[in-house]
Amino acid sequence: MYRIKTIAFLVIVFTMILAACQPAVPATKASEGPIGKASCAPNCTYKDMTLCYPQLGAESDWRTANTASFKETADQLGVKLVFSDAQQKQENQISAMRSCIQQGVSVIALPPVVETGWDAVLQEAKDANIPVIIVDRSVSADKSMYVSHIGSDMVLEGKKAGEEMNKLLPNGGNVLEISGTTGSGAAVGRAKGFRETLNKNITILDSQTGNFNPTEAKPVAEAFLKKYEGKIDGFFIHNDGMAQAVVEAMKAAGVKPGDIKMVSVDGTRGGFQMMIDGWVQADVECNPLLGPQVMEMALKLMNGEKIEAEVLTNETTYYPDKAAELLPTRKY
Ligand code: GYE
Repeated sequence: MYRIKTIAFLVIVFTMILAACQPAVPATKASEGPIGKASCAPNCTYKDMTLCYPQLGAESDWRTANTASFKETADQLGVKLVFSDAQQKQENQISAMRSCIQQGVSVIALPPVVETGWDAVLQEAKDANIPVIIVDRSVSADKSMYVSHIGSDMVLEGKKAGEEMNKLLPNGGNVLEISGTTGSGAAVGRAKGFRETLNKNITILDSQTGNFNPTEAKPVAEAFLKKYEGKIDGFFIHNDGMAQAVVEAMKAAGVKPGDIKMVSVDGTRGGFQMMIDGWVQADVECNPLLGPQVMEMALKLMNGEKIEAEVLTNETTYYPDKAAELLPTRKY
């Protein structure tokens, strides 16, 4: 017994000595000088700019419009765009960012697929003196890790959706939610805002992710309609593409337009068509056309000009009454 205790003691002491001898973790290098001032400053033009846009995927019409906005704006302004599609995988976005850092791009605009896990690569960009603008969804990283965020207030969008549901179900009822990508700023914010606003007499029976993707949302909708048959008063769907999948599932289940109230988000042409056809009663706008704003800010960064730390997009809510009139004017 005595010998075992002595050996255990020696092992602990030895481990402590070893740990003490480990080299200290190198302190993260602070970036030198103001982030993003290019050598052409203060006279940089769009032609001097190489903008990295590691797009997160192509999961929705919103995303397609967002990609088009960046490509078209870059073409018009003469900006060199380094574009990639991460297929909704964070590791792909991170490696695309690393390759942009290596190429020495002027600015990185990052639409993060999820909120967490960006610290290391944001630090690498900072060390390389490449400013990062967070676009569309948010990140949980400290604000000192990036220069600005341009995008929507996702919590506000969820609140607006909650208010619409309250109006649609004045006597209360049961609702189901199909949310966006788990851990994404858009899904987290919309779910939060919705819950904060929903009247007490409305119960969320269930909530599942559809990953912002109609193909993934369809079986979720089918399972919901089966499991909660006769009990569903409303659907809150985190984007129009998934709402279109819900409509298909409702049609197959014999549900008629308006039987189950539906609130969706984005305001795409598909969303407008669903309002015209009576399936969606309110569509909370989320604007994907962010290319011009992002490039304008990127140019300011290159020239060492001051920029806003947060630029929130002004958005409205659309209803069926104006849907037919507005549909031809929609750009996405
Ligand atoms: O609502 C959805 C897209 O992040 C705001 O992502 C964006 C969301 C948008 O797939 O359609």
